[in-house]
Amino acid sequence: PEQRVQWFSDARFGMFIHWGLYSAAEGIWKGERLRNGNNYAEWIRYRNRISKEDYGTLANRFQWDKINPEAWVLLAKNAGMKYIIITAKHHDGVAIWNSKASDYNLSKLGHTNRDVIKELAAACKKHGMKLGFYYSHWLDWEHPYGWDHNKAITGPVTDAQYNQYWQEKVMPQLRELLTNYGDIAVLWFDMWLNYKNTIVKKEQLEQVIKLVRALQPGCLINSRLGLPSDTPGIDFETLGDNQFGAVYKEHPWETAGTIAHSWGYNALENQWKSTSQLLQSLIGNVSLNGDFTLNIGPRADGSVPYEGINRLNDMGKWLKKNGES
Ligand code: FUL
Repeated sequence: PEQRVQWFSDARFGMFIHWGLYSAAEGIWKGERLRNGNNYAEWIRYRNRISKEDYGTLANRFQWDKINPEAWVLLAKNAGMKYIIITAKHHDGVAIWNSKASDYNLSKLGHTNRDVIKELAAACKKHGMKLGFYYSHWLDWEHPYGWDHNKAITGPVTDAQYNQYWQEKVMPQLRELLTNYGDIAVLWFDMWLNYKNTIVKKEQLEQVIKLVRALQPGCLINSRLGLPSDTPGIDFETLGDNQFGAVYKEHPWETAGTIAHSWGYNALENQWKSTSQLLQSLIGNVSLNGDFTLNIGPRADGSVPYEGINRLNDMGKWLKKNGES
């Protein structure tokens, strides 16, 4: 395992990309802004209680003639980032690739034969960038037996039903992601509490680890799978959102952080962090043996807000000047 994770410790700096149907909502639904809560634009379906049908219509707003995943890779490279992790499926349950296991995917909903994950994988290969996938395993607001931790939009679900969701959506989709897109560097899971405190079973999580190891032995798994970071099979620790390190840790760890407040694109975003603050976060983590996975939220036409581009370019300049390639 230590060998498997070495590249991640060497990399130190990576790009997170939050991009999905929510990007097209831009943090506004029918003239109403995002309702209060965590104020994350990628949570709009849940916060604003949007029906599944209405939410699906956001797929019509994607501008396929403009979307160019290679531009994301070049932006990351220029910033000095060594890996990219993209939201293959966020909590809304939408697969952004052409998934065979679920029709609830961006290609089908958007009536296009484009597959963004395929294009991004090709671009990453071309430019020597490692690629990983964020996959929301625990929460899924679309599947009838998926989970919504406050049961605000999905009803109550039994253990047997939840297992049905797991076996017919989670496992087949992970298999697709690990089979059809070449080498996958990371599977980034997202459950911010121990499995014991929610519906997920330990066996289900172990099933995931087994699948990953069988299909891609080199692929890393983060601690938000829901198991403690010292569990065999967990390769690195992910701290809480925007939580930075305070002490040196022997084991590999990271902060996943935002460049503003929201992860998904929000047209009303007004909390951009400064470049020097972002650089301090990076340097601080590196000094404590950690990584920084810094997020951008492109729009539904694939474009990245200039505030984000500027900051990433400035970070890249600083890194170049200070001896990093
Ligand atoms: C959180 C999620 O709820 C956010 O939407 C975001 O994806 C962040 C990286 O993880 O737990």
